[in-house]
Amino acid sequence: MRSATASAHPNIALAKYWGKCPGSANVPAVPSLSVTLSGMSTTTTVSFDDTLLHDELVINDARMGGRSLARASALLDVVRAEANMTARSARIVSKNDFPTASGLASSASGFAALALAAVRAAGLDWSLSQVSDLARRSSASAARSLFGGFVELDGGEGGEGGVACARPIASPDSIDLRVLVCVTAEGAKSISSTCGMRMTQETSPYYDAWLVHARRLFVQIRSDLLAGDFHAVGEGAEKSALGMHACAMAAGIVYVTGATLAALAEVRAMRAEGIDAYATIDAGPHLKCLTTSRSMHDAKERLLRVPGVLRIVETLPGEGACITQESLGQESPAQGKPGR
Ligand code: 2P0
Repeated sequence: MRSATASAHPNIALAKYWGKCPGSANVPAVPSLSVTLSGMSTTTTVSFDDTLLHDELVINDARMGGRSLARASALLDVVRAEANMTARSARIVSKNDFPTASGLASSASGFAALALAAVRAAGLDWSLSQVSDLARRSSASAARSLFGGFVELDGGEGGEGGVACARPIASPDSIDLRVLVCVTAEGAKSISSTCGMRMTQETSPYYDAWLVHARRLFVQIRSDLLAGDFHAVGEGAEKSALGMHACAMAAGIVYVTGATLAALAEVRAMRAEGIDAYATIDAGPHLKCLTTSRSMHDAKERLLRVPGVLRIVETLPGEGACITQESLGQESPAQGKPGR
């Protein structure tokens, strides 16, 4: 038996992508820029085991089947083919220390940890960029969680894609940023990102405008980040989130709830009073407040009083994915092709 355990953090996009390039390669339609967050993590062990008849997936102690297992097996199939171990089934055991599939980016940390653990358990000597590309095929945002700090992910120009790379562009401490994750629900969200994006692309009257807007915001936020301007980054990030949600809402996709909007109003009220606070919202009901070390305490106190905010997870820019344990048995490492 060969096994490896990897840990990865979720990331939140400051410049969001929403929509995919045509084709099946899971390439985002626009570039995105994220921050990898410490304070929440997924830990995943992949064990290739000759005694198993098929792949097994356990997430937070629950045995998973259906689409979740199929997505994980599809990633393993790529690894098995590259490592010449097509006959081997694997057991995947994964734990999140935050709500799963609820818009807190569990698929980002989940597929990042799975890709890294699988590649290492198979004995493949891949770079993090190669692992990131592998993760991206399963869940585009996962490509960004392989790296720490601030990370960009390429998007296609709307043509047939096939390749999109994530790369780190600034270290975790390059700006004074704290992120308060305001949890407003513990359950899974009702519309997956994949499905929400597809419906938005197919039916939102604002989708073409979003593609133009998102690319411009990405360029602006990237340059503001590299200039170390927290307020400009916060303003751009809030615009990116609101633009994405406006576009999705016009297709009937509504992720926000009353609690999300109440928290957004509070963020804006705080800002008017001089507290460093901007909001971003992903494909779920939680609001993430972008703040600074100076304002974090005040912002947290205020947001905890908002009706519907159940709890707040304090996070800050963190490190990328890493291997925490491995056991490669007695075999010599598999000789995979040297990546793509
Ligand atoms: C992002 N989101 O840039 C955007 C903004 C959520 C809102 O990427 O279909 O995990 O599994 O590849 O990339 C979440 O969706 O979706 C996401 P799939 P993904 O972070």
